[in-house]
Amino acid sequence: MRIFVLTGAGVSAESGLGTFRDKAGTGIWARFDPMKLATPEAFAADPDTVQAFYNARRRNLVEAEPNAAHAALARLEREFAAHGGRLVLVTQNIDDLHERAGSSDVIHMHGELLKSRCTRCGTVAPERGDLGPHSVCLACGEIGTLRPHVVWFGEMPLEMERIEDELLRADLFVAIGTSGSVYPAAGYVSLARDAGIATCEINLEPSDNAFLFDERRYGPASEAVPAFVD
Ligand code: BV8
Repeated sequence: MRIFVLTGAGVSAESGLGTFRDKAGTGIWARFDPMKLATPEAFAADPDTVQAFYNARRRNLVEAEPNAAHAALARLEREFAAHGGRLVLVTQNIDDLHERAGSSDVIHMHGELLKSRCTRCGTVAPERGDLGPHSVCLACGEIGTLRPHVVWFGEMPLEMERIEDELLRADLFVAIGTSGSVYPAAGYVSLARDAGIATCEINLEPSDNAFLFDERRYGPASEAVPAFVD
């Protein structure tokens, strides 16, 4: 049995990380609008504000802990592997909570907050601190060329070929904690349906494309995901 799981910001919401579309969010989400800041144009126009947005999220993340939803998915991966199955975990999230909960081989299609990328030499390196105009690329020595290694709106998501290949080999497609509002991730449920793959949505409330799912389970991820796994 092969299961393909796609997660979004809702799986990390109970770990204290903001989601994209709940304006009722706390802290950074009140001050920064991700839809205006997660773009290459915003970074070119005002790099300090964009860096501050990601620096604040990086500081938030190092203080955050995985929640029961992350732990349940790591457990499911182990149990599947022990019985000859395979769980492929693709996340839209840029946090490392899946990894910290024990998931291995997580595909981050929108990049990773705890990595930087040099705009001069392209080197991707671990980054837990703040990025800014004084940051130095340890590979090429340039100063001020490091950006967050995340995929902004208008930029190509990562590992798309591998993701679509894994999706089409799955027996079950499960979307967890995503509003289904950003493409190409939001289109994966249609790809699955067209390939005759069973689909399930686990979310706090119906997503934008809830009608496309065969099965729907609602509730906070920290309760709904362990219940699904058990
Ligand atoms: C692309 C990383 C081309 C950065 C993100 C005009 C110009 C250019 C492109 C476009 C355009 N118009 C449209 C597009 C395409 C665009 C797009 O889809 N725009 C939308 C707004 C219409 N997409 C892109 O630009 C993508 N690239 O198109 O390249 C291409 C494409 C295909 C093939 C070739 C070329 C790149 C998009 C990636 C942008 N980067 N993140 C960062 O994190 O700062 S997007 C960001 O928002 C997330 O990564 C995620 O992907 C996306 C959606 O967020 P969700 O994860 O779903 O979170 P959200 O808050 O929306 O929902 C949370 C859900 O959880 C809710 O349903 C809520 O009810 C639920 N929830 C809340 N609490 C809980 C819960 N569930 C359970 N338990 C809880 N406790």
